[in-house]
Amino acid sequence: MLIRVSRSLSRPSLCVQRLLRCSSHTQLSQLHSTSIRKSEVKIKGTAYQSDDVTNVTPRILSKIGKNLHTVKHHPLGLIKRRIENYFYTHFTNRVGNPLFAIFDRLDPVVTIHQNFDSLLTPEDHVSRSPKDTYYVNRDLLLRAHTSAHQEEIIKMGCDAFLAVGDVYRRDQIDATHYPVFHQCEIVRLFTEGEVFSRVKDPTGLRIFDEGDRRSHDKQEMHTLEAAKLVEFDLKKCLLGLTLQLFGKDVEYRWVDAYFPFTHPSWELEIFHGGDWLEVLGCGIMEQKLLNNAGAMSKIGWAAGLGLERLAMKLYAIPDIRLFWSEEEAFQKQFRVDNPETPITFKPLSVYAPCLNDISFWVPSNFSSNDFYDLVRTVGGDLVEQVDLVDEFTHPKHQRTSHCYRLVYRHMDRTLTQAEANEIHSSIGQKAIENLGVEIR
Ligand code: FA5
Ligand code: MG
Repeated sequence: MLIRVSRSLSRPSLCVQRLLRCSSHTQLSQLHSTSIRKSEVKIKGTAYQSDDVTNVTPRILSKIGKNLHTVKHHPLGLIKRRIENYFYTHFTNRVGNPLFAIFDRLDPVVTIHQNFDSLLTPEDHVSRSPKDTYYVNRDLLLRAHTSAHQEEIIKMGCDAFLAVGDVYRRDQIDATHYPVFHQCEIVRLFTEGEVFSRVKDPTGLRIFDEGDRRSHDKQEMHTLEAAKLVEFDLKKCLLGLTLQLFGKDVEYRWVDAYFPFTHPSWELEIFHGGDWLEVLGCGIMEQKLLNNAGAMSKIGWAAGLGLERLAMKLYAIPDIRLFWSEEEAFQKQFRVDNPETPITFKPLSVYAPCLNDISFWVPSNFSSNDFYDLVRTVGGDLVEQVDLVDEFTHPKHQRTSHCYRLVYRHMDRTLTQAEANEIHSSIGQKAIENLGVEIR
């Protein structure tokens, strides 16, 4: 299986360095030809005014409200219940009630403040670009991560919570990436007394230290001892969950990461299908975020888990598209009442793929994500993978050419080469019309 690092909300990849230089205003002004051009966008019965930034597609809109994470006998519903069970059984308050509150029906339509500003995302960060994010209009977007809800829930006075929901990203196409997936946010805040509650003599121990410097291990206003204890709690909790889900023999590793809203930050990877698969991002919450949310006396950690990634490993589901399958042969395999029941997915059968390449000259403002979105819009779930296999700039006329390899495969039957060719040529046609490319 080919697993690549997603563009993610974490570190900027090399290919996005160029984009980081664009101002967010320029990014927002870019028109997207795969978008809906009507004057309004309807989402779950509410009409939103569309504008020049709108780039949600009918295909994407059709996924909103499916709430696969709340479907009882769906693999995502089962994994969510397993995560909840872990938190219910391991974390209770003084009187034995669950410590973590659970939010799983939050609206995926969020403001720019929720998705980016509240999380201290820099104005020129690539994730704000309509190349990467689905905008309903200039003010509203489909959340790109469940972290979008951190501030509002902390403002409610919650110190420990899970927020589970569908998230939307314009991303690459392969077996582990899909433009709609599900995340579980986990947040835990501590008072000073709670951080040092296990220390024998906590006299003189503090969370905050004025006038210190930010280092690899901590933020400027935190003491090293507080940061280390919170890091310990975070890793213990998330590793405990991982071992509970996959058993104690699972191979895992912590990798240093970057997020605008946590420092220090890590990603947890597990070994899956012969390669390392990133399953979550996490870190100690930026104090500024907590201060803005009214929790200035507390320190906390946060994490975001990808439910599909966990479920793929847990149930041996080979392809992320299968989560959307309406086939009885798929659904019946997950019809168990106890979510702890071990299940190993039996592939419906593997039908032969069809491979087709397409090469074109790209216009100067071209983004591969525009092409990926167009491919999904035209080819739907028949497209298994798209790879940029060649890119070059002509030495004389300075035009850039991209060559993509598309893998077509039907999940339930053999796809004929003629059928694949037909989809492939519509993709080429639409790319000419909507993206201004010139086929070579
Ligand atoms: C985030 O989304 C951060 N909000 C996570 C976080 C939360 C960090 C709180 C710190 C504190 P990232 O973009 O890496 O980070 O995505 C988190 C997880 O979502 C990944 O580890 C992966 O499991 C999953 N994921 C990301 N992109 C996709 C995709 N296209 N398809 C399926 N799963 C994905
Ligand atoms: Mg990541």
